[in-house]
Amino acid sequence: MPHLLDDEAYLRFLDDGYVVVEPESLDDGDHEFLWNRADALYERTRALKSRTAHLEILGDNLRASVPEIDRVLEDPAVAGAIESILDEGAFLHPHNFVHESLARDQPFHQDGNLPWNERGHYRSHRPDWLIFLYYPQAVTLENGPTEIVRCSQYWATDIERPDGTWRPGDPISGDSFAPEVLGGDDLAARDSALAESLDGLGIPDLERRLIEVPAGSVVIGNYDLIHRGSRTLPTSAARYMFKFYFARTREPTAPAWNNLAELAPLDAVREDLRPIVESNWAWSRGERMQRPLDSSARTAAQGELVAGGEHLKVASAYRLGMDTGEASLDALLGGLFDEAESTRRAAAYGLRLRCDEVGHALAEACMSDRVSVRRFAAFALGAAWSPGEVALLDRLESERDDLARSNAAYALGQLARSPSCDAHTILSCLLDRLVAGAEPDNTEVAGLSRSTVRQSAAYAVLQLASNHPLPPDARRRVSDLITIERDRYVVGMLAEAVATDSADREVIRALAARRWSA
Ligand SMILES: O=C(O)CCC(=O)C(=O)O
Repeated sequence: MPHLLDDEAYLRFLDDGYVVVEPESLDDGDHEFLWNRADALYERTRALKSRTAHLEILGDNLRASVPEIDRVLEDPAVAGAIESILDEGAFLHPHNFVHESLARDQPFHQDGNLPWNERGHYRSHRPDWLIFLYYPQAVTLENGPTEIVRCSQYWATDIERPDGTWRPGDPISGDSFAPEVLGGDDLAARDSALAESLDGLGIPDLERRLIEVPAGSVVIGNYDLIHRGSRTLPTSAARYMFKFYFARTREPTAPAWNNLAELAPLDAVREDLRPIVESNWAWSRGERMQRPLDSSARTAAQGELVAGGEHLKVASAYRLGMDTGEASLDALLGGLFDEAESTRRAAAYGLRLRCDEVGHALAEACMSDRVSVRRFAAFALGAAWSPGEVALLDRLESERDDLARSNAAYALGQLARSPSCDAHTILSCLLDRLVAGAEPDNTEVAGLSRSTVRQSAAYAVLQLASNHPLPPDARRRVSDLITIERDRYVVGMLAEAVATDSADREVIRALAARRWSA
């Protein structure tokens, strides 16, 4: 039986952005065994001098090369925390990696929302995704703890380039940071470069936490938490960390954690995170939060949406999104067309809270001649109760920009969680994007040729199949696609999509453990 989080722990997840869980069913010997397995993978990588170890030895094959890792993933305390955050039926993404801490410092970053720091959609804010970090040894200040920026999961940096393309990864210092600094002998220079990079966010009172934990601990974090690997001291033994990703497949209709409080207890939450935490708490209970604003609060929120820093823009977008009047909607829609990417981005989050009321306007925005507006409008239409189906289907077929098309595919997946969507039409359009040649590969980051749009389409198929029965001909179509698809992540998500009953899921589990030879 999974052991669910209580209100206090769930609030910590929504506010701090992470919880630490101690597995109950493994002992020190098990964790030592897993440390040795991680060590052996690094030994093998060094012996082979492999240039593709990240794709074969250290990444993506962990459940095959270290099948015992499943005991951590399935531990009652660990599985209970995951279920509390993502509900039943959460999906283990096929990408994974075992990290070794290094003598150099890693810069602060948010993990790209597709493997190897690629981008398929805007960050969710809702508990839709989590990162799972398992440390088989104790982590101390000596052996390179992961450093986390508490509460940072709802903020982002701009990604658009002047030529209309976008930055795939999310280093916190943008494209401009000199990475040599973080490997140099001058530790003080490293520390000030790191501090400066965070100062560049312009967000006050950021709290940095070096995560020191006992052997065997698991950090379950919001996917979008800003973090980094900190340096290990020369005298220290290797510190390993197994990283996995999980995703939600169902829209919440009731709390999945051990919930007693109707409203989120906000007293200890940062002022600028309160609207977001409050809204997410209600969403996780299957409810929608409304908080009507008086006119002076509305005016203040309208001003901050446009002129505030990132933290203020996001907070005001949520305040306007939870308000009930037309004026707030107008402000958010205006924000979607603003010159500043950060305002367009924040406005999209506010609009997602009320996209049933602005479906028409968002559908029109999906046709804007400004590509950035189209990207954010498509993203904003992705909510289970959104009327955006037709506009998104059109974008999926006709949109030229890969990021807008990928956002449309992702949003269709979110919308396909709804029992009332036209599942048949959505599925058929998604599968059309997955046939050979429809979506050519558009990235080779990390030496793996793949398409960000196909990955978003496969995610959407999985969301749909988790909420609607797939008719036999659709199952056959998905299975046929699995046999021709070259992208391991697309294959993984499609295989999960056709695995509809517990017997199928056992087959998937067996295949994951045999991936080397399967
Ligand atoms: O090794 C660590 O502590 C963090 C590494 C990490 O999160 C990353 O590379 O994204």
